[in-house]
Amino acid sequence: MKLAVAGVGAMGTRFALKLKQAGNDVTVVDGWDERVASLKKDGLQANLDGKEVAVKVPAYGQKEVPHDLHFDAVFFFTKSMQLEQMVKDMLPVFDDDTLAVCLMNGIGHEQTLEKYLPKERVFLGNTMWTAQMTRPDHVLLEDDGSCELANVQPGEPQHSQAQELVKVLADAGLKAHLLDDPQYSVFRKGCVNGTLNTLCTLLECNVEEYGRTTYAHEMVVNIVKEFAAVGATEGITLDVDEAVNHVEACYTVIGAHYPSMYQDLVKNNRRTEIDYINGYVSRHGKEHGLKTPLCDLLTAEVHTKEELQGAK
Ligand code: NAD
Ligand code: AOT
Repeated sequence: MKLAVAGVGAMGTRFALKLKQAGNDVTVVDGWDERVASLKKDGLQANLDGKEVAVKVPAYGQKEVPHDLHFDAVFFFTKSMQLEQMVKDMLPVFDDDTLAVCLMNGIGHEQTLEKYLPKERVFLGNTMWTAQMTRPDHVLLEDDGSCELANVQPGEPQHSQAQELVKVLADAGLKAHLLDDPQYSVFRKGCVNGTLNTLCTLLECNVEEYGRTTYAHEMVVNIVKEFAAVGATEGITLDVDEAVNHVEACYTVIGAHYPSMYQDLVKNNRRTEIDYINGYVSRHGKEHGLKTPLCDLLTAEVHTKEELQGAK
């Protein structure tokens, strides 16, 4: 398949590398000048499961993508606040049959994509892989993981296209699964990020260290309940016990992982995706007259930490 990965930081690199190694025709696009320069010079460089790899692929800065390129699918892997600009910059290469796939963390990306692209061509889900940029020219890819997606618009040919995308990802070793309900999956992953990303960032610990603390379970349950209450206003019936188990399974499966929000704020002094995670629940809770005191406080605390550190 002819694929583009738009946003090739940590996770975009994992997907671009694996898809290319499986024989797909992969082009990468990024908005960070230093990253683009390294991609053009040395390709995708990573430590993949303990082995150093370097794979050459066509690379473009997001303002210089030639308009005559054609892709079967574009995978978006920016940070949430970069998505809208990336979609706008990629629009010229979207033909009538190009599919848009978003497996990023954060709630509300479907609306961003649908501002520019027809719903029939939007595919949504999430990934449980991990990834970390060690330098502008290098990414660390360890741990086991998976990903899942579905067509946003029900029916054919979207369902078959989702199956085809899942096959391409699965054939590349990315352990992909087809979902019934993409919005459910986005909220369920939101529970993971709204607990572990946010708390590990504020408390400056990894997932396993957080999981061993006395109040871990109580905090996770109460945060997940707020996600479930806001999800319910959007027709999503989150199973709270199952979502809590899903979060707590991470303590062992990816215990050594420092979530991407930690990598952003603690390691790299970058602004975080909090407004698309707990911040989404806090804003939408207010709109529906729901009380979400934990998400309100966590959002304010992460923004306060960003402000105190002068995060960019
Ligand atoms: P990332 O920050 O590594 O990359 C996103 C963009 O930011 C890229 O364009 C990258 O070039 C740029 N960037 C990275 N470091 C930068 C710096 N220091 N200065 C300027 N620009 C920089 O993001 P990611 O971790 O790949 O995340 C992409 C999406 O995947 C997010 O929604 C994230 O939440 C999600 N996700 C990440 C992980 C993970 O383990 N990293 C796991 C699951 C989901
Ligand atoms: C993650 N990590 O989503 C969580 O770092 O943002 C992140 C993230 C659970 C399972 C795998 C990865």
